[in-house]
Amino acid sequence: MPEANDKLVPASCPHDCGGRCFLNIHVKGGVISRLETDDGEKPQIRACLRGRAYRQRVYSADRVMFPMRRKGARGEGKFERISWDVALDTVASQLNRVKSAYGAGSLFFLYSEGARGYLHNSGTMRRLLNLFGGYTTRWGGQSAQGCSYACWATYGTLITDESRDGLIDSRLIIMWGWNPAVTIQTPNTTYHLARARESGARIVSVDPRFTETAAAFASASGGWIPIRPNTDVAMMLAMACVMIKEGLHNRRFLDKYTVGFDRFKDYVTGKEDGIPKTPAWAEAITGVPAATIESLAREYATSKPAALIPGWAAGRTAYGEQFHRAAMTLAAMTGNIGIRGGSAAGFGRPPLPFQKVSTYGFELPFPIGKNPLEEGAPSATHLDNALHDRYKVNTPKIWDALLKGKAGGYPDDFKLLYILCGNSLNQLLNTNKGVEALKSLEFVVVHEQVMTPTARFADILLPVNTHLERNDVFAPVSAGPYLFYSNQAVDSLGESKSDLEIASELAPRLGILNYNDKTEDEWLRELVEWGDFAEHIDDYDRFRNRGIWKWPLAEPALAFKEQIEDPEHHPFPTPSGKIEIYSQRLADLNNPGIPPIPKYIEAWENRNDPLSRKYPLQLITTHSLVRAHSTFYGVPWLQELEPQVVQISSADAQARGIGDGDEVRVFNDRGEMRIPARITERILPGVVGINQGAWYRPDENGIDRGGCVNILTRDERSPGGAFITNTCLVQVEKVKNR
Ligand SMILES: Nc1nc2c(c(=O)[nH]1)N[C@H]1C(S)=C(S)[C@@H](COP(=O)(O)OP(=O)(O)OC[C@H]3O[C@@H](n4cnc5c(=O)[nH]c(N)nc54)[C@H](O)[C@@H]3O)O[C@H]1N2
Ligand SMILES: Nc1nc2c(c(=O)[nH]1)N[C@H]1C(S)=C(S)[C@@H](COP(=O)(O)OP(=O)(O)OC[C@H]3O[C@@H](n4cnc5c(=O)[nH]c(N)nc54)[C@H](O)[C@@H]3O)O[C@H]1N2
Ligand SMILES: [Mo]
Repeated sequence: MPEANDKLVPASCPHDCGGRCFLNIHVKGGVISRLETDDGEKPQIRACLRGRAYRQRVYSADRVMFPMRRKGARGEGKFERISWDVALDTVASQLNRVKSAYGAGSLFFLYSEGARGYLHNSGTMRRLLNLFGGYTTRWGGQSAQGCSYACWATYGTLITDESRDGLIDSRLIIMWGWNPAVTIQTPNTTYHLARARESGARIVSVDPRFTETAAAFASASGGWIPIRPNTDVAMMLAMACVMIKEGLHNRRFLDKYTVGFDRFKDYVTGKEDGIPKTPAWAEAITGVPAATIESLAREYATSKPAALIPGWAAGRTAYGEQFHRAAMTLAAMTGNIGIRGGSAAGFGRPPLPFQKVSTYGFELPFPIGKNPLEEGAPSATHLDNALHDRYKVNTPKIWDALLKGKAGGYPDDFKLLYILCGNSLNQLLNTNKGVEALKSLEFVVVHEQVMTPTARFADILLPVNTHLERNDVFAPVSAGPYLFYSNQAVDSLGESKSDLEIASELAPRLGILNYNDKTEDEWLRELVEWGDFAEHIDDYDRFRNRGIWKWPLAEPALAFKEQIEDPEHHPFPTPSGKIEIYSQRLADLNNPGIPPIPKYIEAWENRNDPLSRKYPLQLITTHSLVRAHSTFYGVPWLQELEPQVVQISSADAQARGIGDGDEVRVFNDRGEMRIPARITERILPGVVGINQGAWYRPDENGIDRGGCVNILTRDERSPGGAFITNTCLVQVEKVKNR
């Protein structure tokens, strides 16, 4: 209950998590005193522990309060406070200097998804730099490029799935590298899993780790199927092999809705390459017993309906596109696409109203505009990556591009780096290379809320307010069915400003006079009165006062319903109009790394790689319960809940003389960190796990003491562009006491 002089402010949370939940902020004397969450009508959109700890993030000692200018060497983290005028004049003069000396392409704009409001996001600076003349930037999502590539090739769209309330109809749910109790994909997913289990669904997890979701929901018998990382496709092919051999696949569905199954069948049976993809063949690769593969194949083919739900992590691997293509093929073989309680094994996006806005990057009322340097570039859905490379840099190669420029085959030589809404040094692959890249530039600008490892490398660091210090509208990544109006609760801390305010003040200094002619409230009002928003929300002020707008769904939102019920009038948005198990567009690329049918292609840095003699453990780098990537790092309540550790099996620990809690070195040729070991039976021997997102904190020898996983990862690219966070060999050793 609010106390007498409390003000209650309805808000939400905009960070890069699959959530978006309701927060009720208590404000006393202009200061946030505590936070509550949704207690209203059902479904309640209750915030997780991160949202509820947000007060500690707003008032964190890490907050950047004033504009700062670098004092020592770049990266040393020494700064002096300067005025906004000096800071903005400096940024403007550097932008003008670099553009006139080297051309607009030499400006590299590196933005990420740290703020996902409809108004306050990286689009504010994108608009300004588009008007300024353009820049080079990245292509390929860090989250799920492997999955989106596979969706475009197979289905022609990312709107591929059913809303989670549909899980109640599933008889079998296969969580394939999917851990939604921790890695939030949609608020309330675990509620729907609980309902499915109560109504009798069997729930299985295929994962190198026994996850929290498996612990809560997987069936007691055979519910956890541990698998070696990066080998999932072999198991999926063997499941297909069992179905084909036993005649369990849905021929009617395959004939009517798909193309190319025969080509896939020839590969699976060994007709194409002489190797039948049998369960015994897969057992040797995956470590999963042949009998387990056989029984899961039979169960999946005969439980109707059944939902195979892939997470994105198994696709953030070398050739990760194949994982998603194979999952979709199994969904087609079992006829589980476009039906209630099934799953297309797609991108996780149902056809809810705001999905098309967030998935297709519609021009919202705030006009981001176009980058003039990308004139003629193909849309992101184009499967020929060589075309994207001409205009942009694939995300895993950003550091390499900054270091090598044109000589390395990249579109330009880069001089100025502008970073926004990302902790890129920490979150992109191969942090040590990132350090070199950041040092090599002429100038680095960062807009940040907190003093991240990336912010420490800024020449000019501009302080940004948090969402509780401004107003915005948010939709959950799943697109609802609800929307939030997140109200400003307190004044901006220190001299911090929103990116929109910063860009508005920078614009005239760059000679741009038409950047922004509206207030925050005017932009948000226009947004809510626009398109899909207006269809669902009839009163801006009421929406704003309530902070949340829910509308009931009569039934689960289901992708491909029309395509399945009435294929004559509703083709799939692919060239053939069908689900493309065989893709002619992929065949035309003529690249064995992206074959036209899904194939098992052995990853580099796998257990058979000669490198495994030196670095025998496969590292997976998962998302954390207490952070959204690196956001929320350092919040004391959260840090206490989940210390940063390396999870190692007791077998691997014993072989190395490591005890629980011992400090260990985790290392390979790219880098080294020292963190405590957590010995567990919940991870497959041969595999170690570290949560991504802890801040990089190098000691005087360059050894990371913070536990930043990307000190270890390899900055390689996959043929389909997948961002590769889970293909990495390491060794773990006990630190000797001296
Ligand atoms: N709490 C929280 N929620 C988040 C985020 C966050 O940082 N924190 N981030 C959000 C974002 S941006 C994203 S992209 C998503 C990420 O969502 P995901 O990519 O699905 O999440 P991860 O935690 O990386 O991995 C999910 C599971 O995959 C398993 N796994 C890893 N490698 C393999 C493999 O090779 N094979 C198999 N079978 N399993 C494997 C891991 O053990 C883990 O249990 O989560 C979103 N939700
Ligand atoms: N090894 C490994 N690496 C990974 C992953 C993995 O699983 N393993 N996951 C990858 C994935 S899926 C993702 S999506 C990326 C995420 O990569 P990033 O987006 O770089 O990660 P975040 O830590 O969320 O960084 C967001 C930053 O934006 C800041 N921020 C928040 N709001 C605002 C704002 O309004 N304005 C400005 N200017 N800044 C703001 C936050 O303080 C934070 O520092 O990481 C990727 N990296
Ligand atoms: Mo992500």
